Amino acid sequence: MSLQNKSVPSGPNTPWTVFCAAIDNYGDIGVCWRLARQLQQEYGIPVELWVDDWAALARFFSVPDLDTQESHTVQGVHFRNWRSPWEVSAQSLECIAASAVIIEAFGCSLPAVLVRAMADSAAPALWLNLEYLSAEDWVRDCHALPSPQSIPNAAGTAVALSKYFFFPGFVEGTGGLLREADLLARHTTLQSALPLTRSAFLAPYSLPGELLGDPHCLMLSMFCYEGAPVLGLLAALAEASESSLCLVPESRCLLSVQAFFELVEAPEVGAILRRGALTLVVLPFADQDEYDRLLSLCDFNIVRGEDSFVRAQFAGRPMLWHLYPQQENAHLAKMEAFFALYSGQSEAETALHGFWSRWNQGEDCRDLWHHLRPQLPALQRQARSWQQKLAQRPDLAANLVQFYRERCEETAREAPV
Ligand code: TRH
Repeated sequence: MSLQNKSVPSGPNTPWTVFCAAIDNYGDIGVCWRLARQLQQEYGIPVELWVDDWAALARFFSVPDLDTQESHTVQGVHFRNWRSPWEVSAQSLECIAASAVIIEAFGCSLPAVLVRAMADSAAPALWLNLEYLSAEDWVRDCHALPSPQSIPNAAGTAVALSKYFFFPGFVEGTGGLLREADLLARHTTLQSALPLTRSAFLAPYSLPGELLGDPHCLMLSMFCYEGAPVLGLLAALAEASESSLCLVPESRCLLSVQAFFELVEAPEVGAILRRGALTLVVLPFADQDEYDRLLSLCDFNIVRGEDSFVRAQFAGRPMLWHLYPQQENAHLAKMEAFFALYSGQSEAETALHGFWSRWNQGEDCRDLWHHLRPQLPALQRQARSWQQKLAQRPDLAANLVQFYRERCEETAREAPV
């Protein structure tokens, strides 16, 4: 499918620069990479993406010794190794400072030398802090607000620069969600050709024929944090009357899988484990498009953090969101805020809410699964309607480009004639 090229005002050659520090896990890099790729492919914007953790980056690309390299270009996105201390030539520094936009992802703090160079630049970049995703009400109030900064330039004079807070979100008045132009069409293509697409996906694994041919077999994906009550869920799946196939991408929750199947070591990629009605397969950590395919083909997805959570919503399948645990259970308030938007109060939705609450408090969900399982057809309809609702809104990349355009127009209006 060809993607539309929607050029931006200052010309497609003005690069955007993104800085990303990987705090933990893969979400920070995953979001920045997805955004950079979309800006490049759909808007023709050259993007340079500085990432500080190339071992984590290597998870996304199968390139030998990636973590020893200084730069790497994938699908037009130019990755740069953000080492500490950050050393770039004076000329590069000047160019970066004059990017069209500089995105400081998730409050990662730009290198001080770059901020000073922005203060020195005749045409400094638009400075954005791309924030974490939350459905809480305050997000709408804070989205797009400027934070005035006073930065000393090389001559020691304080220069006023604004840093804008850009909040992704689910509702109008927020920055929206990452959604490539062809994403929903990709899901429709995969889902309308079921069960063939599912068989093709599973073909590399030598699964028992009776399972593949079983129309009642429930297919789930599970990508969650350690500490999740995985044992109870697996027990429920094993003792159920209908079969299930649980696909688990390589991640730390394999330790729970190891415990459930009483293995000496965590199972390796490709392992097929069976107990009762449950078959579990360990998948490799796939590239992002392949992971979307998995989400599209499953009847129920367990996702986590931020990016896989958003992808599961666009896949239009019922899901369980495992939130990144925060101090004083702040993540539970986030969960409630999202659930209030996502769902109503039907019997099925109430069952789902109970399941999410218990799971996110690390409590056993064995019985709740048996209650939830018959509700999946209703939850499938609800997930589809949420997907369609989200699809009506402008996506995050479109909102960023629009925000940039508006700031350009504002600057042009304010410039002396
Ligand atoms: O890895 P995460 O737990 O990241 C989290 C969140 O971003 C959270 O907001 C942040 O505070 C915390 O890290 C520090 O979960 P997330 O966000 O789903 O990111 C996983 C990425 O990995 C996402 O881009 C999808 C991608 N992925 C693949 O590309 N292939 C795979 O096989 C799997 C399982 C995931």
